[in-house]
Amino acid sequence: NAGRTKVHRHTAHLAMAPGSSEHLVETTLQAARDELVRGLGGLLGRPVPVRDAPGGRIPAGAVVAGTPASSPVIRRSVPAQDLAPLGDDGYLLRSVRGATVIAGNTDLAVLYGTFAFLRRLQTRQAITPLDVSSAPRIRRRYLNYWETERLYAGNNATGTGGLNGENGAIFDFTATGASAALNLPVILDRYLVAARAMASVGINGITINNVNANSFYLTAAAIKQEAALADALRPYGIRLAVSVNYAAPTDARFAPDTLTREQLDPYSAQFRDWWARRARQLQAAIPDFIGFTVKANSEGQPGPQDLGYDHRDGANALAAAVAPLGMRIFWRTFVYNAEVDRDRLKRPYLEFGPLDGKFAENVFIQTKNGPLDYQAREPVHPLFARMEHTDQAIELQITQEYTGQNTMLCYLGPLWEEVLKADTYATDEHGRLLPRRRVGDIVEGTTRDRPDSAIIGVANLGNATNLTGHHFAQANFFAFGRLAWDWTAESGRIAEDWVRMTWGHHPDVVRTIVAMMAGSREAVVNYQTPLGVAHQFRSSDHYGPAPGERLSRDDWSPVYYNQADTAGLGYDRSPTGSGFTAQYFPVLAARYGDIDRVPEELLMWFHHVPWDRRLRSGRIFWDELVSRYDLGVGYVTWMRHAWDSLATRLDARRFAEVKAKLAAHETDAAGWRDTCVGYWKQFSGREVPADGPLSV
Ligand code: GCW
Repeated sequence: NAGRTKVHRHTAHLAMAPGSSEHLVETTLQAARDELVRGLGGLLGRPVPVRDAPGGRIPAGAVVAGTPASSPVIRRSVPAQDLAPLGDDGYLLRSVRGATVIAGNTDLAVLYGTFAFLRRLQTRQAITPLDVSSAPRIRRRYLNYWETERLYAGNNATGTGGLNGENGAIFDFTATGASAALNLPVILDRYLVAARAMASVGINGITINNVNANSFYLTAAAIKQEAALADALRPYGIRLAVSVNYAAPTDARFAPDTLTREQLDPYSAQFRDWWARRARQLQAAIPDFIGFTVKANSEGQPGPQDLGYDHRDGANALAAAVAPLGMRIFWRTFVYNAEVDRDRLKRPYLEFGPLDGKFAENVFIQTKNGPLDYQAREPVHPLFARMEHTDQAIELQITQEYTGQNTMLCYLGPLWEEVLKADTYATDEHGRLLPRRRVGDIVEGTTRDRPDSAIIGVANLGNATNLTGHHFAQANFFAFGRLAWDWTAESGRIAEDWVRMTWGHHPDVVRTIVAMMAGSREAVVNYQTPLGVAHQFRSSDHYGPAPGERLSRDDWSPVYYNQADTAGLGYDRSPTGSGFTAQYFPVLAARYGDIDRVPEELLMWFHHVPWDRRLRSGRIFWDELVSRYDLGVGYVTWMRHAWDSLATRLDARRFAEVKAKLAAHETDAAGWRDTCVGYWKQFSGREVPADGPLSV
């Protein structure tokens, strides 16, 4: 795949920062070779000799990596029909006459195979005899990178207060200030560390800026910087995209090439030509540029509705402008215009549902896993099953905005596994259940035989030395990549791989840390928003609780979600309430709409639950609610002790860093419990059960 592996050097001053230890590679196969040299050398504890393009006999024990085109050994030893089903990205690892072969149809597949081989070694799985192959289920495995928002992994060391503010973004696009000498197009070591981390889990694209988009990223100056970054990431198979603001054509930075507000009409030639010009500039500098991510008519961002058009009109206009260049539009469905319906959860479907099948071929609509906003647990978004004639990208949040940020240990693998494996019970035109109808089936395109597919993670990489701030946040990055490659994988197995690769192999270490991770997300659910009570976060930072908060907008206010009163707690979305449940296919609509049948984890997403209602545990709702908060906090206490038990088995520095985080985590979890239970108590008029450890 020449387009992917060729290095385009359009940027004159592509250079490494002084004192760099990483080095730029020109090709994907060089990257693979470097990984083998570094990885094998590190794992075996001795340098490994390298031969490029070996002829003749391959020594026993050798590792040979390549494609049939790049390597005669591969051509001879791997039958073409074994490679054919692997597509562009799939790889094969096989023992051949005492050697190990890492093969794929493209150089990038070889790089993926290399990482997979090293992972096998590092997780102590057998490597002889070896015969495994793996191909990704989803074609586009992308990150969205909000460089100015919701990052919890570093600082802006330069203090220049530029575009990157104080968020510690990984790529530095700041154009001025004391650190200008270290800004792009200079390639910093950490960019390559990040590139390797991404490639190691199969990520093949990144939208580099916030969806609340700053049009700087479309200016000529930025495009130069982006081209340098693209050049550095390309050998790792990572392509670039940019988030854009629908009204960018009115931005004075493009003068004299600017439009008036009236000219933002999606059917006007001026509007489409303006975007075509930007896209051509980008493609001239970055030949494999992906396209644009768009947040329109959402949270104050401009969009086609400002001119009386709908999301299809807007998305298709941008799509038409970039289609001749082979680019894509990722149009987000995170909309909640209050005029559409009183219940925020109903709004995306009411706006997008009628547009199913009407989007251009090069449009993906991009939908968060749940109908609200990345909560620790949500029901799945009804749009997935309802937009079957549209390419749908699922958007998951890796960065832990609502799940503990950089303080709480929350392994998100189980959340994503739950979402991707969720059954939508979607039916065909005749009311028969579709055979492939899980969210993952829909995303990978098999439900309706759609060839293109995309999964997107809002990333958590920052300029912290460990890239993610909390050591355990790395596990979320890792798990996202692994599930993006194969959403049918088990999050527990992924956790074990990560623990072995990150913390060691002693059975106590593996068992203890995997167990901690396994229940950590459920603990967050329990002490933050148990039994389906949604969004109780304080508005300032989305970290701590504020169940009584009432904001300028209803649908930002915890009180709107909890609906607390003397009768009970929770938002009634049943057929006698807001009727949101009708957006699901019949099996789920009936299940969620019925307070007797709804899964208790989702109870208050769909019902206003009387305080004295009897739940499955036999306890009344109030008692059960309080016990869930306790359970959540108790889990964190248990994690703290479990971690302490590993003191002698882990390196002192990381042990201490995680220990300190767990102490803060426990305090903050107890804070959630005390604040929320204390607040609910005013409505329930009931006492906290005497047998609990609570002291509210
Ligand atoms: O969760 C919310 C976040 C915003 C974000 C928005 C979105 C980037 O609080 O920070 O905007 O979602 O996804 O558009």
